[in-house]
Amino acid sequence: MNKYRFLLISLAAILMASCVEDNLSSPEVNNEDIAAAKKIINTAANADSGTLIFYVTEECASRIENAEVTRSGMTELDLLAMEIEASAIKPVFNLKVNGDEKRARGMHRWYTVDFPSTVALEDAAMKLAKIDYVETVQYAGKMQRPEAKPIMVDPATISSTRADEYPFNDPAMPMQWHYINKGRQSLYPGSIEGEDINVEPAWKLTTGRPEVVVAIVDEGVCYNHVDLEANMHVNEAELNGEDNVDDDNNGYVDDVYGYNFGLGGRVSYMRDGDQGHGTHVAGTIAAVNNNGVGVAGVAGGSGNGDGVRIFSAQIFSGKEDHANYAQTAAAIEYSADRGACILQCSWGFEPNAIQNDNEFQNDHRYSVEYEAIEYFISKKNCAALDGGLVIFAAGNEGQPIAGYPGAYRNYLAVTAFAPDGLPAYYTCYDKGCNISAPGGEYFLYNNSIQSTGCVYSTVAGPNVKPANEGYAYMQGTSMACPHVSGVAALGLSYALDLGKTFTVDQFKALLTTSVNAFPDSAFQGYKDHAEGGSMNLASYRNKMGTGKIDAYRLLMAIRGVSCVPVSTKETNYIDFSKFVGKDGLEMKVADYDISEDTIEALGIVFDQFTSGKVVLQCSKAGVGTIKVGMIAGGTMEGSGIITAGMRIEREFALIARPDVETDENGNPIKSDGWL
Ligand SMILES: [Ca+2]
Ligand SMILES: [Ca+2]
Ligand SMILES: [Ca+2]
Repeated sequence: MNKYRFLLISLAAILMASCVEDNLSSPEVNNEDIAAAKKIINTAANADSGTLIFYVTEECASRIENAEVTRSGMTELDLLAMEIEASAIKPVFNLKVNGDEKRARGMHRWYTVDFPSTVALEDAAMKLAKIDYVETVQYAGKMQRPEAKPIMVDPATISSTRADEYPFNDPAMPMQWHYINKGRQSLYPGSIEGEDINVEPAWKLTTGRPEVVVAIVDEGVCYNHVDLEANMHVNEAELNGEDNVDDDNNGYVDDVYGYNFGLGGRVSYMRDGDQGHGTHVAGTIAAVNNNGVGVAGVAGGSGNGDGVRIFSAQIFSGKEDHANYAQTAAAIEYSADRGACILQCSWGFEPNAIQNDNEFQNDHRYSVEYEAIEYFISKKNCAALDGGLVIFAAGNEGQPIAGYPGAYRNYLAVTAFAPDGLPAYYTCYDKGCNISAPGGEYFLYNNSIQSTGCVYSTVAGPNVKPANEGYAYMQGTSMACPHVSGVAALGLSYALDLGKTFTVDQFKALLTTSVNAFPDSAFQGYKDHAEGGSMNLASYRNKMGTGKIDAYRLLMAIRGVSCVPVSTKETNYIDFSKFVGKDGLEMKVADYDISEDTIEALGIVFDQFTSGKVVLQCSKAGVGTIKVGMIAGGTMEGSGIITAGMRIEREFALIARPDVETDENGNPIKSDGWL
């Protein structure tokens, strides 16, 4: 289970400062200290000692940019540097790459100062904050890695007798219920067919494209994993260059498959304490499909070198050599500069720390990591999208708010559901949560904890032998998040196929509306879980985001085809005119045509046209298409040049599922007919 960093609010620092000052006699000193304390945007809890992050005025930045390492040329800053024996004052961001663009955004105003760890940190922060041209001071809090607890399972031991029912030849696909859930009770007792990301029909349209690059901001990705290597994004200049030399002169030495921002240097995954978390996340997005080995990835290609590409922006390393805020910001900046269009972030800090504190949220906006994320969003690295997509895990504390920074309005935060289609017991929900995906969960069976309800993917690390061939189950919103990143990557691949382009806001709207609803029945009663507790499902009603991500729906939305959900349990009476316009539009359905493939895919046992409605009985979950003839304007079709309605034809996608809700007339309630 993942644990998120606990971040105390800056208000506490301000209040503490105020309390201390109350004991002093001089009101001038009091005000000066309070003003300085307000510039400090977080507390020293969990922060790196011996370093501080700060943001200076434009004028100061332009003067110190070319100054020497330990001398800024600014008097007050240099006096402080001498006092704390500073060893370096350096910019956070890499102005060697896209420098003009970064200067225009003010990114050159972020600096770090390094000094001996014996110097009192909070004292140094206050002194720094008292300098006029220092506008913001941020403690270099360390990112805390989500706890992964992998449960290793060798795919060779798995019965793959059913593997021939799957679209690719990867033998472990039957364990990946999160892609194709066949409702097998042996994997998870409450497993329900179709409670997955509906990627199987999507794979008939696209399996990914190498032009779509995803940055894995996480533990180091095992770049030579047998099931990942072919989809790694490779820096050829470094691959073919010299060791310890920055061959492509991008400011990072030996960044072949990414970079380790906590320790500096090559990506690593074999340190004591590495859990395989980053490799697991990477596998969900881009494990190589159809290579006869291990697992499949959501956008891992078809086995012909055509998957999306990933690289490692490593912020977690070993037991505790994790990146701090400044280093994490650099990792995000690097992701943008290296060409990623999706930022995959299965981490964050604990939500309750800053809940309901608007003043703090506004202050925190100016943090160094926020600056980096906004830069990522501004970079156009995919021809189908005018910027970058940022996707965070919602968090695993079971709190009614997403973790930060994912909870910010502009970033997607992903909640987790289990193979039964119900909220996973650990998932955060409600405020700041945008969409849901499979995160899986452990469950109790005969009093022992079972892992087969979790997400199955690649792992690597010191506990895996051989280190680059591992597979494991993990649970968490950390595992849900890459499902959304993978589906988004598939969507962008398909948009490239079709030559379509979207703004970031349009694409986020398509993602968050390409979902299946949690039916109302999901929010009734209680559910027992592996940690011995019981969830009151009513607490989650309408709070899991817009719904469960559906890859096929996203592709249809990108194509511009409306999806019509139909039930496999009840007879459907569908008025297609409802899906082509708003109330008052004069549109009459005249006839329809369903292909043999669709009849087979949905197990259609009965279909008929009655009173303007198509009556359908489906016997299995699946997708297909239907062509509907309509009279636009008027109630009857004209002929020749006679004034009457115009006959039009439109294609709709039918999505058959067991849990579609219908109104009293059998019409599907939820639709994306607005498209
Ligand atoms: Ca380099
Ligand atoms: Ca090199
Ligand atoms: Ca594979």
